Amino acid sequence: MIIVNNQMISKEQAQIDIEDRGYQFGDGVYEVVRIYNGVFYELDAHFKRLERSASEIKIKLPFQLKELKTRVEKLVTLNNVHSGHLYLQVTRGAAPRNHPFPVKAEPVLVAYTKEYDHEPSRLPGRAMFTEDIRWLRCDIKSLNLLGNVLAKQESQERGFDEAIFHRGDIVTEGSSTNVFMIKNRIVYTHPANQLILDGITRRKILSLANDLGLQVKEEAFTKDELLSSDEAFISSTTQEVRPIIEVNGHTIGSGKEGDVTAAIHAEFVKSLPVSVN
Ligand code: DCS
Repeated sequence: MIIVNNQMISKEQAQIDIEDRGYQFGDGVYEVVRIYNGVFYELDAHFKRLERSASEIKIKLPFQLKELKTRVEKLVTLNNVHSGHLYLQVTRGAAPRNHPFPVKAEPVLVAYTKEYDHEPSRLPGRAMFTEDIRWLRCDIKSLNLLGNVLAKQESQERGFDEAIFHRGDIVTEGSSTNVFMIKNRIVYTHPANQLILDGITRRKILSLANDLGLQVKEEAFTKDELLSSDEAFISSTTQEVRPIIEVNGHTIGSGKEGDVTAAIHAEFVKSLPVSVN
């Protein structure tokens, strides 16, 4: 089953207008929420970010978050999701194609779940640098993902696991992840401003690192600083905490997952919902 507006229907029954602005303009926002053992991870934080993203592009959410929570929880139960994620998007709605906001359009909500056949890989990965050609509101989780898609595609074609964006010398984030580096046991990541998405996993990691007694600095770092760091990792809802051991062919630190990364990952695993079965 999937959710379309107020309905809970099968995917085959769903109808989306060809003039939905999400389809024609990428005019909408989205979230991806992990489900562990049938339970959402950090759902409230994702909902808050959805509300903020929608408000930044002046979409009024067509539901109360409390009501949405009940419905997505029901969806997970109905679909019997054990380990997977919820994808949720809200577009400005359907109207004859024209750039300005339509007067009459009603926002459209679509939500569906995905069950994983296997857990996403967190094997140490290799990344490449690519110039960050995206717009200057990367803090909004908008459906406009072409810059991210092109970067990820190039990284995949060249045999890398992720593309790491930089604006000039400054490292911003990955094509679908946040980027962290560790130098002298200090954890660094780009500040949560308009140049990056403030990842829910990123925030969790900063808080866990703090709990571990590590020094944390939300400070921008350069490509060279990343290359000469002791450890690096990427984070996201789906990739969790994934070590990066090579960037553009340069080995990072020992070329293996570092101790600080491993400690943060262990703490992250401890924060996951326990089995409800
Ligand atoms: N930066 C970008 C550009 C992202 O797309 C994502 C997540 C993140 C950072 C990490 O944010 P979270 O920790 O909140 O996931 N991208 C989602 C996506 O599009 N698929 O899976 C996760």
